[in-house]
Amino acid sequence: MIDNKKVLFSGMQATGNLTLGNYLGALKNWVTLCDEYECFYSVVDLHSITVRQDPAELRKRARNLLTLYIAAGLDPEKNCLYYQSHVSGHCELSWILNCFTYMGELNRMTQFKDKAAKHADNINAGLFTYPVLMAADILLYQADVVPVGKDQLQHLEITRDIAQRFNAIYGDVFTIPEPYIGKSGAKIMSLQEPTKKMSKSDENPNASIYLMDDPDTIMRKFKRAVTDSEGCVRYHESQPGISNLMDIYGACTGKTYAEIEKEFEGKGYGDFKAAVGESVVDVLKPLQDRFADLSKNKDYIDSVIKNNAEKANYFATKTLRKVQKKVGFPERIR
Ligand code: ATP
Ligand code: LTN
Repeated sequence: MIDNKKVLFSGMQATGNLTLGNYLGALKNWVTLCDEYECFYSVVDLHSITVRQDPAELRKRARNLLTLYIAAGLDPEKNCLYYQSHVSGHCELSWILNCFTYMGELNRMTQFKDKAAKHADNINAGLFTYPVLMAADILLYQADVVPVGKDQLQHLEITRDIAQRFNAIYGDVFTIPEPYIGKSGAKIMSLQEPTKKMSKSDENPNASIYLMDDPDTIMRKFKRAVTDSEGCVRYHESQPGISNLMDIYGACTGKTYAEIEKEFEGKGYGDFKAAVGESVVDVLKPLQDRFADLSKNKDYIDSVIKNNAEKANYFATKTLRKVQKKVGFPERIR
C-alpha cells in the first residue's frame, strides 16, 4: 500500500515497434487504473539486452516508448514512468532472488524455450533468468496487481512462488501479486494468421498494425487482412479472422459483438474491413499527434525521466534494504 492505495506494476520492452495489440491489450487499459492504484510503469530496458540490441537504437526506442506512455494518456504526475536501468535496485534484488529460484523452475518457462529456439546462437544466462528479473521488478514495489497479457501468466506464477518461498523463510517481506487481465483487447491476433497473436517481432509487416502507421497503411493492411469464408460478420470461433476484426472494432468503438453484427447485417467484408480500418485510424491519429508534440519537448521528457526515476528509486530502496537485512547483509554505517 502507498497512501492507502494498492500498488500496480507493469512494464514493456523497448524492442521493436509497438503494435495495436500492445496498445489495446495493455497501454489503453493502463490509463484508467491510476485512480484506483498507485501505478509504476517501467520501460524494461534491462530485459531487452537478453537478445542483442544496437545501442543507439535501443536508447532511441526506450525514449520513444516512454514518450508513448505519456502520449497514450498516462499522466507522469499520477503514474511513475521510468527506465528500469535507472533504478539499480532491480538488479540488486534480482541477484538475491536468483538464489531463491531453482533451475528446474526456470527450465519450464515457455518463453525461454521459445526465445532460445529463436536465438539459438545466443542462449545467454540472462535469457534464462529473465523471469527472476521480472519477479524483482514486481516485488521491489510490493505490487498487489500486475496487468499483463495471458502470455505472461507463467512469469507471474513463478514470481508468486519465489515470493512465497522467501516469505516462508524470512516472514512477511513481499506482497504476493495477482495478475490483472484487462476486459477488452486481451489478445489481438495477427491480421495475416488470425490464430497467432499480433506481435511486434512478426517478420511480416502486414500482420501487425504499428502504432505509428499512417492512415493509408492502416487502411491497406485491413483491406488485406485474412478473413473467413462464411461471408457474414459474426463472432464465432470458426471465423477467427472476422472475430479478431470484431475484437479490434469493439475495442476501438466500444460497441458490443451484437451491435457490430447488427450494423453489418447484409453487408460484405469489404465494408466491414473499411469500418474497422477507420476506427483504428480514429484511435491512433490523436495518439500519433500527441507523440509528435511531446517528442519536440525534450526538457519536459527529461524532467519526467529524472523525477520519476527518483520516485521509483525511493520505493525500490525501501524494499531492498528490508530484504538485505533479512538475508543477513551487514548494516550500512551512516
Ligand atoms: P514480442 O513480439 O517482442 O514478444 P509482443 O508484441 O508480444 O513482443 P510484449 O513486449 O511481450 O509484446 O508485451 C507488452 C504488453 O503487450 C504485454 O502486457 C502483452 O501481454 C501485451 N500484448 C502483446 N501483444 C498483444 C496482443 N496481440 N494482444 C493483446 N495484448 C498484447
Ligand atoms: N516480460 C514482460 C515485460 C515485463 C513485465 C515486468 C511485465 C518485464 N518486467 C514486470 C509486467 C511486470 C513482457 O515481455 N511483456
